Amino acid sequence: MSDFDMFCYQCSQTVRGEGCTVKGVCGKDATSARLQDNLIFAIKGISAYNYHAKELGVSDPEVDEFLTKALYSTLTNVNFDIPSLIQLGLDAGEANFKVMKMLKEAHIEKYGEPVPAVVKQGAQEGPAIIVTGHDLKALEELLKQCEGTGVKVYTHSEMLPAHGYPELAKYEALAGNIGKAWFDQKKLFADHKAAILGTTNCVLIPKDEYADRLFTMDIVKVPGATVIEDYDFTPVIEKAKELGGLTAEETTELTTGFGLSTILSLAPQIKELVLSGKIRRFFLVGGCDTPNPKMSYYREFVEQIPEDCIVLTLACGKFRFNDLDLGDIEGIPRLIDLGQCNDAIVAIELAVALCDLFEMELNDLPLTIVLSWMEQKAAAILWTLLYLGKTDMFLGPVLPAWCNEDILNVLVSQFNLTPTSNPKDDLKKILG
Ligand code: FSO
Ligand code: SF4
Repeated sequence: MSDFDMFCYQCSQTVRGEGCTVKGVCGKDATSARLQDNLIFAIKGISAYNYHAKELGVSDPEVDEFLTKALYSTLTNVNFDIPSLIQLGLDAGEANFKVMKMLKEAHIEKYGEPVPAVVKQGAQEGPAIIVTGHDLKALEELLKQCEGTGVKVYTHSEMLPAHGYPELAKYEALAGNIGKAWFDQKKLFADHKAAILGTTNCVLIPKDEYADRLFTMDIVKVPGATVIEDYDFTPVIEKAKELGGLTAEETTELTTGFGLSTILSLAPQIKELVLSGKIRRFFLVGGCDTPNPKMSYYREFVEQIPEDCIVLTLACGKFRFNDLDLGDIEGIPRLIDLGQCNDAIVAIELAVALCDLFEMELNDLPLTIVLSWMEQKAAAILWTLLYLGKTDMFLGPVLPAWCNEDILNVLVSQFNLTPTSNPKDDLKKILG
């Protein structure tokens, strides 16, 4: 537990005019304060996905209504009821489910369903733009405008899965991927003389070395960077040309782009392999990465997963281990990259399909979810999984800070959520 149980300074009654840190002057206790904070965080995550869905022309009035209602519930003197605040968390999970589904459908409609793609990792010779973030529409518009310019476009972090979408991969300008999860960008961008486009959250305040070649999109604004309006990427392309270009470095390969259809086309084979004991278990290992040294858990965990298990992954947490060659089980790849964090919806749809395939309930499937969280999108995804009734998940290595003992007790008793310990012990717990 932290030094203070809660912090709220949203009304003028607050203690000494500074903040309520033990209990609210209004009577709000620490657990309801933390649940309200959690709700606000989940709303932020949902809003990011909702924003991108709206950019693609789709929206859901029920989601918009929920966002308003949930925010209202966090106002002063409205809701002091812990069970209802937990229920609102689960409702947020439902709203996020709807938004992720809507966004995925829009992505598929516009760019086709992803197919596995082998991506060159590392710089190639020539003028370059590095695109980071999650916004596929921004990438598409940029790729269109780069046609015929000789400028190469590289994905970074959560943009990697873009290579799997046929209607994005068709652009010659889409050259490869550079770097790993979002937090390597200060060094990576300083070291590569490319123009950089930050399309969503997870863009860092730039170092002076590259601030003048960093561009962002509408709501994304960081000191020193130029904001692109109306998808006109002319200044980014001009900057890339002016910089002269990257020097080729040794490239490796990464595989991404496993859409639901690709995996389901393997369903009969997967069923046979599971029934014959050749596939023992599926692990969904992913979420959002942070520079915290404890995050090395994820690489160690994947390295120690036995060879008769399949690893599904998504979000930027995959960069902890997606360079590993895990091979295959009779043609079924052992490492399957489902995409961005919002593609958690694909993992959910896949789990539902596996339930049908094996005529089992969700929690009886041989599937373990091990998730890391960094920011508010991950909070929304966690609540989506809880809303769907998924139990027995592992979460770590750092628990969400809004969890106090009361909340953790609920997560453990109702959902059997387990904080991660170390890979060896956790695998033993899971596999027996
Ligand atoms: Fe990661 Fe950032 Fe996408 Fe997050 S790049 S950290 S919570 O946005 O969701 O996977
Ligand atoms: Fe304190 Fe309650 Fe006001 Fe928050 S809403 S500042 S807890 S009195």
